[in-house]
Amino acid sequence: MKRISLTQYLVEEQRQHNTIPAELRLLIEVVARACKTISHSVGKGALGEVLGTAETENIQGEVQKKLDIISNEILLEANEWGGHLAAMASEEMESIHPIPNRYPKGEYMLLFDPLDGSSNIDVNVSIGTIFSVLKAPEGMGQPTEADFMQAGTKQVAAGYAVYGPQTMLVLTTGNGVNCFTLDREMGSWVLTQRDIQIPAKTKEFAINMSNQRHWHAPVQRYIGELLAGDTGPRGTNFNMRWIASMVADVHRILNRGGIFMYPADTRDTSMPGKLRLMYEANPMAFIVEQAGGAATDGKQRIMDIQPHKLHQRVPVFLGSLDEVAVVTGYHNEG
Ligand code: AHM
Ligand code: MG
Repeated sequence: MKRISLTQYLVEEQRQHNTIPAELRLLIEVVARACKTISHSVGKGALGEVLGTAETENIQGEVQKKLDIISNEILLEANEWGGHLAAMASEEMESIHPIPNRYPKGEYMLLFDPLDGSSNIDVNVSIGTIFSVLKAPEGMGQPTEADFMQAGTKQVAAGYAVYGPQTMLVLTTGNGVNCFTLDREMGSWVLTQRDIQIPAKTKEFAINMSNQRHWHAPVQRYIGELLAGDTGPRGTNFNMRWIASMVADVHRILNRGGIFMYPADTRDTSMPGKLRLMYEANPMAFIVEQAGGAATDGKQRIMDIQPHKLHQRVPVFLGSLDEVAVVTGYHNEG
Protein backbone atom coordinates (compact mmCIF):
# COMPACT_ATOMS: atom_id res chain seq x y z
CA MET A 1 0.00 0.00 0.00
CA LYS A 2 1.35 3.43 -0.94
CA ARG A 3 1.28 5.51 2.22
CA ILE A 4 -0.09 9.02 1.92
CA SER A 5 0.63 11.21 4.92
CA LEU A 6 -1.62 13.97 6.19
CA THR A 7 0.90 16.54 4.94
CA GLN A 8 0.98 15.02 1.46
CA TYR A 9 -2.82 14.79 1.35
CA LEU A 10 -3.19 18.46 2.34
CA VAL A 11 -0.57 19.67 -0.14
CA GLU A 12 -2.20 17.67 -2.96
CA GLU A 13 -5.66 18.99 -2.03
CA GLN A 14 -4.29 22.50 -2.12
CA ARG A 15 -2.77 21.96 -5.58
CA GLN A 16 -5.70 20.11 -7.17
CA HIS A 17 -8.75 21.79 -5.71
CA ASN A 18 -7.40 24.94 -4.14
CA THR A 19 -9.76 24.32 -1.19
CA ILE A 20 -7.03 24.55 1.44
CA PRO A 21 -4.99 27.76 1.55
CA ALA A 22 -1.43 27.28 2.87
CA GLU A 23 -2.24 28.99 6.18
CA LEU A 24 -5.19 26.68 6.80
CA ARG A 25 -3.09 23.65 5.91
CA LEU A 26 -0.49 24.60 8.49
CA LEU A 27 -3.18 25.24 11.08
CA ILE A 28 -4.70 21.78 10.48
CA GLU A 29 -1.26 20.22 10.82
CA VAL A 30 -0.71 21.94 14.16
CA VAL A 31 -4.09 20.74 15.45
CA ALA A 32 -3.26 17.22 14.24
CA ARG A 33 0.09 17.38 16.03
CA ALA A 34 -1.63 18.46 19.25
CA CYS A 35 -4.05 15.51 18.91
CA LYS A 36 -1.03 13.23 18.62
CA THR A 37 0.26 14.60 21.92
CA ILE A 38 -3.16 14.17 23.56
CA SER A 39 -3.31 10.60 22.22
CA HIS A 40 0.04 9.94 23.85
CA SER A 41 -1.21 11.21 27.26
CA VAL A 42 -4.47 9.27 26.93
CA GLY A 43 -2.51 6.11 26.11
CA LYS A 44 -0.38 6.39 29.23
CA GLY A 45 -3.41 6.36 31.56
CA ALA A 46 -2.53 5.67 35.18
CA LEU A 47 1.17 5.37 34.25
CA GLY A 48 1.17 9.03 33.23
CA GLU A 49 -0.91 10.02 36.28
CA VAL A 50 -3.46 11.60 33.94
CA LEU A 51 -6.61 9.84 35.17
CA GLY A 52 -9.13 11.09 37.74
CA THR A 53 -10.66 14.46 38.45
CA ALA A 54 -9.07 17.86 38.95
CA GLU A 55 -10.25 20.15 41.75
CA THR A 56 -11.99 22.50 39.33
CA GLU A 57 -15.27 22.99 37.45
CA ASN A 58 -15.64 24.35 33.92
CA ILE A 59 -18.04 27.08 32.78
CA GLN A 60 -20.88 24.55 32.44
CA GLY A 61 -20.48 23.59 36.10
CA GLU A 62 -19.06 20.17 35.17
CA VAL A 63 -16.24 18.73 37.25
CA GLN A 64 -13.13 18.74 35.10
CA LYS A 65 -11.09 15.62 34.64
CA LYS A 66 -7.31 15.97 34.65
CA LEU A 67 -7.25 14.99 30.99
CA ASP A 68 -9.79 17.72 30.11
CA ILE A 69 -7.35 20.31 31.44
CA ILE A 70 -4.22 18.66 30.02
CA SER A 71 -5.79 18.39 26.55
CA ASN A 72 -6.96 22.00 26.65
CA GLU A 73 -3.43 23.16 27.55
CA ILE A 74 -1.88 21.04 24.79
CA LEU A 75 -4.19 22.58 22.15
CA LEU A 76 -3.65 26.13 23.40
CA GLU A 77 0.12 25.85 23.55
CA ALA A 78 0.44 24.13 20.18
CA ASN A 79 -1.71 26.70 18.39
CA GLU A 80 -0.67 29.97 20.02
CA TRP A 81 2.59 30.69 18.27
CA GLY A 82 2.01 29.46 14.70
CA GLY A 83 0.76 32.80 13.34
CA HIS A 84 -2.37 31.31 11.71
CA LEU A 85 -4.91 32.19 14.37
CA ALA A 86 -6.52 35.33 15.75
CA ALA A 87 -8.23 33.60 18.68
CA MET A 88 -9.36 30.28 20.13
CA ALA A 89 -12.34 29.11 22.17
CA SER A 90 -12.82 25.92 24.13
CA GLU A 91 -15.44 23.98 26.07
CA GLU A 92 -13.09 24.24 29.03
CA MET A 93 -12.72 28.05 29.04
CA GLU A 94 -15.43 30.57 29.91
CA SER A 95 -14.25 33.25 27.47
CA ILE A 96 -12.41 33.28 24.19
CA HIS A 97 -8.61 33.13 24.14
CA PRO A 98 -7.14 35.82 21.87
CA ILE A 99 -3.62 35.08 20.61
CA PRO A 100 -1.21 36.83 23.03
CA ASN A 101 0.44 40.00 21.71
CA ARG A 102 3.90 38.42 21.68
CA TYR A 103 2.89 36.25 18.70
CA PRO A 104 1.84 37.20 15.17
CA LYS A 105 -1.87 36.90 14.45
CA GLY A 106 -3.55 35.12 11.56
CA GLU A 107 -6.94 35.14 9.92
CA TYR A 108 -8.50 32.00 11.41
CA MET A 109 -10.32 31.20 14.63
CA LEU A 110 -10.23 27.76 16.22
CA LEU A 111 -12.87 26.23 18.49
CA PHE A 112 -12.52 22.91 20.25
CA ASP A 113 -13.82 20.42 22.74
CA PRO A 114 -10.40 19.20 23.89
CA LEU A 115 -11.60 15.92 25.35
CA ASP A 116 -15.09 14.75 24.50
CA GLY A 117 -16.74 11.86 26.33
CA SER A 118 -15.08 12.67 29.65
CA SER A 119 -17.03 10.03 31.58
CA ASN A 120 -15.17 7.39 29.55
CA ILE A 121 -11.66 8.55 30.49
CA ASP A 122 -11.21 6.53 33.67
CA VAL A 123 -12.75 3.36 32.25
CA ASN A 124 -10.54 3.03 29.17
CA VAL A 125 -13.32 3.57 26.63
CA SER A 126 -13.01 5.70 23.46
CA ILE A 127 -12.83 9.49 23.81
CA GLY A 128 -11.91 12.23 21.36
CA THR A 129 -11.08 15.82 20.44
CA ILE A 130 -13.46 17.86 18.24
CA PHE A 131 -12.48 21.04 16.40
CA SER A 132 -13.97 23.66 14.12
CA VAL A 133 -12.22 26.41 12.13
CA LEU A 134 -13.83 29.75 11.24
CA LYS A 135 -12.44 32.77 9.41
CA ALA A 136 -12.02 35.95 11.38
CA PRO A 137 -14.43 38.65 10.14
CA GLU A 138 -12.90 41.20 7.71
CA GLY A 139 -11.23 44.10 9.49
CA MET A 140 -11.52 42.49 12.92
CA GLY A 141 -9.63 44.33 15.64
CA GLN A 142 -9.06 42.75 19.06
CA PRO A 143 -11.16 39.54 18.78
CA THR A 144 -14.34 39.32 20.84
CA GLU A 145 -16.94 36.61 21.40
CA ALA A 146 -19.16 38.38 18.84
CA ASP A 147 -16.61 37.56 16.11
CA PHE A 148 -17.20 33.85 16.76
CA MET A 149 -20.98 34.13 16.33
CA GLN A 150 -21.00 32.62 12.84
CA ALA A 151 -23.32 29.89 11.59
CA GLY A 152 -21.87 26.43 10.99
CA THR A 153 -22.08 26.98 7.22
CA LYS A 154 -19.16 29.40 7.64
CA GLN A 155 -16.79 26.70 8.89
CA VAL A 156 -13.76 26.27 6.63
CA ALA A 157 -12.60 23.05 8.29
CA ALA A 158 -13.75 20.66 10.97
CA GLY A 159 -12.56 17.39 12.35
CA TYR A 160 -12.14 15.08 15.26
CA ALA A 161 -9.56 12.72 16.64
CA VAL A 162 -10.84 9.53 18.21
CA TYR A 163 -8.65 7.86 20.82
CA GLY A 164 -9.78 4.25 20.64
CA PRO A 165 -8.07 0.95 19.86
CA GLN A 166 -6.46 3.06 17.12
CA THR A 167 -6.08 6.84 17.11
CA MET A 168 -7.73 8.31 14.02
CA LEU A 169 -8.20 11.78 12.63
CA VAL A 170 -11.30 12.52 10.57
CA LEU A 171 -11.18 15.73 8.60
CA THR A 172 -13.22 17.84 6.22
CA THR A 173 -12.36 21.09 4.51
CA GLY A 174 -15.61 21.09 2.55
CA ASN A 175 -14.49 18.60 -0.08
CA GLY A 176 -15.56 15.25 1.39
CA VAL A 177 -14.42 13.45 4.52
CA ASN A 178 -11.14 11.61 4.90
CA CYS A 179 -9.73 9.53 7.72
CA PHE A 180 -6.10 9.20 8.84
CA THR A 181 -4.77 6.56 11.22
CA LEU A 182 -1.92 7.44 13.58
CA ASP A 183 1.12 5.27 12.96
CA ARG A 184 2.32 5.22 16.55
CA GLU A 185 5.84 3.98 15.70
CA MET A 186 6.44 6.58 13.00
CA GLY A 187 4.42 9.31 14.71
CA SER A 188 2.67 10.16 11.45
CA TRP A 189 -0.95 10.35 10.27
CA VAL A 190 -1.56 8.02 7.31
CA LEU A 191 -4.57 8.32 4.99
CA THR A 192 -6.62 5.14 5.52
CA GLN A 193 -10.11 6.05 4.23
CA ARG A 194 -10.96 8.41 1.39
CA ASP A 195 -14.26 10.16 0.81
CA ILE A 196 -16.30 8.40 3.50
CA GLN A 197 -20.02 8.12 2.73
CA ILE A 198 -22.70 7.40 5.35
CA PRO A 199 -25.30 4.92 4.07
CA ALA A 200 -28.66 6.75 3.72
CA LYS A 201 -30.55 3.85 5.29
CA THR A 202 -29.82 2.33 8.67
CA LYS A 203 -31.21 -0.01 11.30
CA GLU A 204 -29.15 1.39 14.17
CA PHE A 205 -29.78 4.28 16.55
CA ALA A 206 -27.89 5.92 19.42
CA ILE A 207 -29.61 7.76 22.28
CA ASN A 208 -29.31 7.81 26.06
CA MET A 209 -32.46 5.76 26.80
CA SER A 210 -32.34 6.59 30.52
CA ASN A 211 -33.76 10.03 29.68
CA GLN A 212 -36.84 8.58 27.97
CA ARG A 213 -39.37 9.81 30.54
CA HIS A 214 -38.22 13.40 29.91
CA TRP A 215 -38.42 13.41 26.10
CA HIS A 216 -40.86 15.54 24.13
CA ALA A 217 -43.61 13.89 22.06
CA PRO A 218 -41.82 13.71 18.65
CA VAL A 219 -38.84 11.85 20.14
CA GLN A 220 -41.16 9.55 22.16
CA ARG A 221 -42.99 8.71 18.95
CA TYR A 222 -39.86 8.18 16.85
CA ILE A 223 -38.04 5.97 19.36
CA GLY A 224 -41.28 4.13 20.20
CA GLU A 225 -41.62 3.18 16.55
CA LEU A 226 -38.01 2.01 16.32
CA LEU A 227 -38.41 -0.11 19.46
CA ALA A 228 -41.63 -1.69 18.14
CA GLY A 229 -39.47 -3.67 15.69
CA ASP A 230 -40.71 -5.65 12.72
CA THR A 231 -44.32 -5.80 13.93
CA GLY A 232 -44.45 -1.99 14.42
CA PRO A 233 -45.07 0.82 11.90
CA ARG A 234 -41.47 0.72 10.62
CA GLY A 235 -41.60 -3.02 9.98
CA THR A 236 -37.93 -3.37 10.90
CA ASN A 237 -35.91 -4.50 13.91
CA PHE A 238 -33.60 -1.67 14.98
CA ASN A 239 -30.46 -2.13 17.05
CA MET A 240 -29.10 0.36 19.61
CA ARG A 241 -25.58 1.51 20.53
CA TRP A 242 -24.54 4.22 23.03
CA ILE A 243 -20.87 4.85 23.80
CA ALA A 244 -21.39 8.09 25.80
CA SER A 245 -18.74 9.71 23.64
CA MET A 246 -20.17 11.61 20.70
CA VAL A 247 -16.89 11.25 18.81
CA ALA A 248 -17.00 7.47 19.04
CA ASP A 249 -20.72 7.28 18.23
CA VAL A 250 -20.28 9.56 15.20
CA HIS A 251 -17.26 7.54 14.08
CA ARG A 252 -19.32 4.35 14.09
CA ILE A 253 -22.08 6.10 12.14
CA LEU A 254 -19.63 7.41 9.53
CA ASN A 255 -18.44 3.89 8.98
CA ARG A 256 -21.63 1.84 8.99
CA GLY A 257 -24.54 4.27 9.19
CA GLY A 258 -26.90 5.05 12.04
CA ILE A 259 -28.60 7.97 13.74
CA PHE A 260 -27.24 9.76 16.81
CA MET A 261 -29.57 11.81 18.99
CA TYR A 262 -29.18 14.07 22.02
CA PRO A 263 -32.61 15.73 22.17
CA ALA A 264 -33.86 18.58 24.31
CA ASP A 265 -36.17 17.38 27.07
CA THR A 266 -38.74 18.61 29.54
CA ARG A 267 -36.34 19.17 32.42
CA ASP A 268 -34.98 22.58 31.55
CA THR A 269 -36.37 24.65 28.73
CA SER A 270 -33.60 27.23 29.07
CA MET A 271 -30.99 24.56 28.27
CA PRO A 272 -32.08 22.81 25.10
CA GLY A 273 -30.14 19.58 24.81
CA LYS A 274 -26.73 18.76 26.24
CA LEU A 275 -24.32 19.25 23.39
CA ARG A 276 -22.74 22.59 22.53
CA LEU A 277 -23.41 24.15 19.14
CA MET A 278 -20.10 25.82 18.36
CA TYR A 279 -17.53 23.12 19.09
CA GLU A 280 -19.55 19.87 19.18
CA ALA A 281 -22.67 20.04 17.00
CA ASN A 282 -21.40 22.32 14.20
CA PRO A 283 -18.15 20.47 13.42
CA MET A 284 -19.93 17.09 13.58
CA ALA A 285 -22.74 18.43 11.36
CA PHE A 286 -20.17 19.64 8.80
CA ILE A 287 -18.48 16.23 8.75
CA VAL A 288 -21.75 14.29 8.58
CA GLU A 289 -23.14 16.45 5.75
CA GLN A 290 -19.88 16.16 3.83
CA ALA A 291 -20.25 12.39 4.16
CA GLY A 292 -23.74 12.50 2.64
CA GLY A 293 -25.68 12.46 5.93
CA ALA A 294 -27.80 15.12 7.63
CA ALA A 295 -27.77 17.00 10.94
CA THR A 296 -30.70 18.90 12.44
CA ASP A 297 -31.82 20.23 15.82
CA GLY A 298 -35.11 18.39 15.22
CA LYS A 299 -36.56 21.27 13.22
CA GLN A 300 -33.83 22.89 11.15
CA ARG A 301 -30.37 22.23 9.78
CA ILE A 302 -27.83 22.66 12.60
CA MET A 303 -25.36 24.53 10.38
CA ASP A 304 -27.99 27.22 9.61
CA ILE A 305 -28.43 28.18 13.26
CA GLN A 306 -27.21 31.69 14.05
CA PRO A 307 -25.30 31.35 17.34
CA HIS A 308 -25.79 33.91 20.09
CA LYS A 309 -23.57 32.49 22.84
CA LEU A 310 -20.22 30.72 22.81
CA HIS A 311 -21.36 27.85 25.02
CA GLN A 312 -24.89 27.61 23.64
CA ARG A 313 -26.48 24.15 23.68
CA VAL A 314 -28.53 22.59 20.93
CA PRO A 315 -30.57 19.41 20.41
CA VAL A 316 -28.80 17.09 17.97
CA PHE A 317 -30.13 14.54 15.44
CA LEU A 318 -27.49 13.44 12.96
CA GLY A 319 -26.39 10.59 10.73
CA SER A 320 -28.10 8.60 7.98
CA LEU A 321 -30.16 10.84 5.73
CA ASP A 322 -33.43 8.87 5.78
CA GLU A 323 -33.68 8.52 9.58
CA VAL A 324 -32.78 12.17 10.27
CA ALA A 325 -35.53 13.09 7.81
CA VAL A 326 -38.10 10.94 9.66
CA VAL A 327 -37.42 12.34 13.15
CA THR A 328 -37.13 15.91 11.83
CA GLY A 329 -40.45 15.43 10.03
CA TYR A 330 -42.12 14.39 13.32
CA HIS A 331 -40.88 17.59 15.01
CA ASN A 332 -42.19 19.74 12.18
CA GLU A 333 -45.66 18.13 12.02
CA GLY A 334 -48.51 20.20 13.35
P1 AHM B 1 -18.54 16.15 27.46
O1 AHM B 1 -18.13 17.10 26.38
O2 AHM B 1 -18.61 16.82 28.81
O3 AHM B 1 -17.74 14.89 27.48
O4 AHM B 1 -20.10 15.77 27.18
C1 AHM B 1 -20.52 15.41 25.89
C2 AHM B 1 -20.79 13.94 25.85
C3 AHM B 1 -20.94 13.41 24.46
O5 AHM B 1 -19.70 13.01 23.96
C4 AHM B 1 -21.85 12.22 24.67
O6 AHM B 1 -22.59 11.91 23.53
C5 AHM B 1 -22.74 12.68 25.79
O7 AHM B 1 -22.02 13.69 26.48
C6 AHM B 1 -23.03 11.57 26.75
O8 AHM B 1 -24.01 11.97 27.63
P2 AHM B 1 -24.65 11.00 28.76
O9 AHM B 1 -23.81 11.22 29.97
O10 AHM B 1 -26.04 11.49 28.90
O11 AHM B 1 -24.57 9.59 28.26
MG1 MG C 1 -17.91 17.31 24.65
